[in-house]
Amino acid sequence: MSDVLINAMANLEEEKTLALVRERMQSGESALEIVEQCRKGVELVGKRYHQGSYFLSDLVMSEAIFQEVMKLVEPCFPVAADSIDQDQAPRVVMGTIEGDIHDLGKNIVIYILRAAGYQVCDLGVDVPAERFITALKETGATILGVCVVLNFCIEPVKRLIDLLREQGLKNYVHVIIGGSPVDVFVKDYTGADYYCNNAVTVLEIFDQISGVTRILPSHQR
Ligand code: B12
Repeated sequence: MSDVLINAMANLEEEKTLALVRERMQSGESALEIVEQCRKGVELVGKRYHQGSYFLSDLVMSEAIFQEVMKLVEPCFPVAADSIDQDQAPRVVMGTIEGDIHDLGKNIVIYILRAAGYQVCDLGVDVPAERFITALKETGATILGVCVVLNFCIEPVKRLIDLLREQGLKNYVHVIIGGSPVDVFVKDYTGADYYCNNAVTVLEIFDQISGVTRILPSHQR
């Protein structure tokens, strides 16, 4: 059944995708699970682009449809845990690494985190290592989220983490990397502490890092 939504997204069928999302939400499916189905759909868009059957304009179209999906699902993201006091909210610095302008995934993660009570400093896209480091010092954040989508930008992520180590920041900053090419090998290669390449486990990982216990309503589990 989930494949219907994945395929509608992959085929860039905007009306059908949005109708299916509304249907799923009405039937109580988790917002994060719906985002994950749509992410799998645009993964297929990427494959078709790579194979030559889709063009750059189709990548742009997939982003536009995803943005419309987000407008529908955002209000249903998991909300702040009672245990999070806003003054004590975990602080996160987040950005897309230098050379890479993909930010849809990063922005989704930021929506999820903010809805869940995190304070997130968003540095945007194409962010040089030095900018990440300045922001960590300025905000006192102990979690650094780095988005990397292009394979050739994995190297700059490694350089960023090497720089954090050289400057003695790595001991108290947890680094989590995310994006479609990220897996355990990329995590180990770059020296990151955690990785995440889907919508469903993002909050779980951040809560684990920051020691937040969250009891979600059953439809959000
Ligand atoms: C939409 C899209 C675009 C849009 C981006 C719009 C935007 N504002 O982001 C546009 C059209 C601008 C674009 C441009 C390009 N793109 Co593009 N794009 C895509 C596409 C189809 C979808 C990406 C996406 O948004 N996915 C949906 C989100 C929700 O998924 P996600 O990014 O994986 O994020 C999730 C998780 O990974 C995780 N996550 C993401 N970030 C983070 C960060 C943290 C900290 C954490 C914890 C988790 C996390 O949570 C998210 C939610 O689930 C992908 C295909 C793919 N396989 O990803 C190609 C793809 C990434 N693009 C590709 C390419 C080649 C390009 C271009 C170079 C094309 C060109 N010739 O110009 C340019 C890049 C320019 C640049 N310098 O960056 C290739 C990259 C190949 C590679 N791996 O190196 C891909 C894989 C397509 C392909 N198969 O060839 N692209």
